Amino acid sequence: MRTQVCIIGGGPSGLLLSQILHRAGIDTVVLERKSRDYVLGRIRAGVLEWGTVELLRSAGVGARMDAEGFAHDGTFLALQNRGFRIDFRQLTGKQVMVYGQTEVTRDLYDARAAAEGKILHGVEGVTLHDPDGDAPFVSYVLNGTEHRVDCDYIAGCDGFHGVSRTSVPAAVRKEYERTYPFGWLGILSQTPPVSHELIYANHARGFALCSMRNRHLSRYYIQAPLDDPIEKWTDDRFWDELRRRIPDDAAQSLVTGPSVEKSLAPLRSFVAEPMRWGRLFLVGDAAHIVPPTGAKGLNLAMSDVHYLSRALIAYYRDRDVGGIDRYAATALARAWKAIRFSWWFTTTMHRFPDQSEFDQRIQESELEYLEHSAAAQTVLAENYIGLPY
Ligand code: FAS
Ligand code: PHB
Repeated sequence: MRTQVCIIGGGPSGLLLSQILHRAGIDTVVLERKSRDYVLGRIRAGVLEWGTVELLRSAGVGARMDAEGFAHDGTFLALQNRGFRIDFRQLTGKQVMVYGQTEVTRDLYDARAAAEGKILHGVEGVTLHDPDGDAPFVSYVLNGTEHRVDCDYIAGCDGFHGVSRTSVPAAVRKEYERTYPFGWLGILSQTPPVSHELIYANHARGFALCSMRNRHLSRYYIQAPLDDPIEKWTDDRFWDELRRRIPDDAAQSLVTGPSVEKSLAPLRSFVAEPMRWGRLFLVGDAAHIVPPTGAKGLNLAMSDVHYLSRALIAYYRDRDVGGIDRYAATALARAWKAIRFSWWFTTTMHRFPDQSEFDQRIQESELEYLEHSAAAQTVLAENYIGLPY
């Protein structure tokens, strides 16, 4: 088989890249190791930056998001059960959209199917060949038969555990990492959200987040030890711990119910440079990971797709290689600013096991400064709604 761009990974970044290139008349093949249902069964991000909203609309996949998503003007932060609000719209003129990654991915799958896009599921043994040469190709096994895709370019959209990043030689690749000594225990419950906007809570017992998917589906997280078996977290224990950490008024009005999904996710900050090696481009989680505190993971994947799709379209239309040559530096510049914000927000909102009383007072003064300073709130707001592309 031959294509112009071979895309490894059928998550949000691979699907959006395929959709945008298709609309520009560029041929792609998407190789995904899991089934469509498996990909859609993963519960992940919930907040879209406005740049992501506009990108999805321009790619022709924004209709259901506009109909079912919730545009939020602000968010609540809380310190020791007392909350205050940050008004993004008043401070930056922008909003965020609450619309789950699962729905974004579903909309993308539906759009690719409507256009008869080539998405192969259940592929195994994906291997990149000569990504830094002039004639790269990708081999894979499907239903026991080996196949080969010859292509002009390879987009590594295969996430943190994919094969693309490690196809960049170790001697060339530089990795930066910070791991956090706790995880996020998240549940999905068919209950009305406790608040019309999100609540990020700093508490002596640990961090908590109140989010949502729609008026009848809520998403909650609490900071939890990574070595705590998830089986020990009954629904009742989760709800009790959440109540202790969120603002008092929210704790009193919280509607609880059985969890329909429960997962414990580790937190890390990670970047691999370069994001380009010859004719291979790394995109999204294949190149960088952020703790979900700042709601940046999915949104960074989307801005990478924006930069790479624009570069490839310029190449195929005008043989202009400027965007391709600038891709890695441009994507990394935006990624590092989001990684900084996500690290800052994580260190400000979570309780660290080795935290001293001095650290505790610094966190409290940071949040008190945020509560009373428009300048501090503007810095948080412009990073949260998403820095410009
Ligand atoms: P993805 O990991 O989504 O997709 C990669 C795809 O490649 C997958 O479908 C995988 O099956 C496939 N693949 C992997 N290896 C392959 C191979 N060898 N061959 C073929 N296919 C292969 N972000 C937020 O903003 N907010 C959150 O709350 C949030 N919560 C998260 C919770 C968890 C548990 C995780 C893991 C991530 C979370 N994220 C969150 C980040 C997440 O949303 C990612 O940023 C987003 O999925 C990135 O999209 P992709 O880059 O497409 O990678
Ligand atoms: C979510 O709704 O899953 C969510 C929202 C905001 C975050 C992280 C996760 O910062």
